[in-house]
Amino acid sequence: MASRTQYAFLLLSAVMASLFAGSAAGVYHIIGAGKGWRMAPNKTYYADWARTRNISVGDKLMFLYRSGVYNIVEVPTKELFDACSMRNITNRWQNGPTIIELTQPGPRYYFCGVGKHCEEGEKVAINVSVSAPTLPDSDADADDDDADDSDSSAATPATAADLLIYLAGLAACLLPALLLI
Ligand SMILES: [Cu+2]
Repeated sequence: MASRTQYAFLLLSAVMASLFAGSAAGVYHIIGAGKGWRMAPNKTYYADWARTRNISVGDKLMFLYRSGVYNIVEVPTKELFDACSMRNITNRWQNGPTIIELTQPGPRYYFCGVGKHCEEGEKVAINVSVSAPTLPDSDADADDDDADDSDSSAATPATAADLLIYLAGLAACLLPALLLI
């Protein structure tokens, strides 16, 4: 099926671009890998995915999903996360792709606020570790300190590689047949 091939190509492009972006820009983690962010194939799918990842400060989470069909909410506690409770949402995103830059160590809790998707397993908890010691890397880009703080949790494409990753993610999100089957 050609569209599957295209989707695989787009994901591959994103992965390649993230390699080029290199250590300075942090690692991109595509939530759910090839499945993207959608109704989970089973209730532990995203937990299983998260368990295999080493996520640290400076890395970025990339949620690939169809706008209007899925969204992302963030809650501050495990209790709210476990209960799929939207009583106290600290962030909400609804336009895929969403790239979230992780600026603080500690746990983060995300789930989909649509229907019963969270109860069905569309939820992911991650633990952000303190960033690994960075190699002396001379490219003095002053580490994004100039980033606009008005939307601090959503990373805006800052470099050509970031832009490429974003565009690959956008294309992946716009191919409904691929993310929705
Ligand atoms: Cu959902």
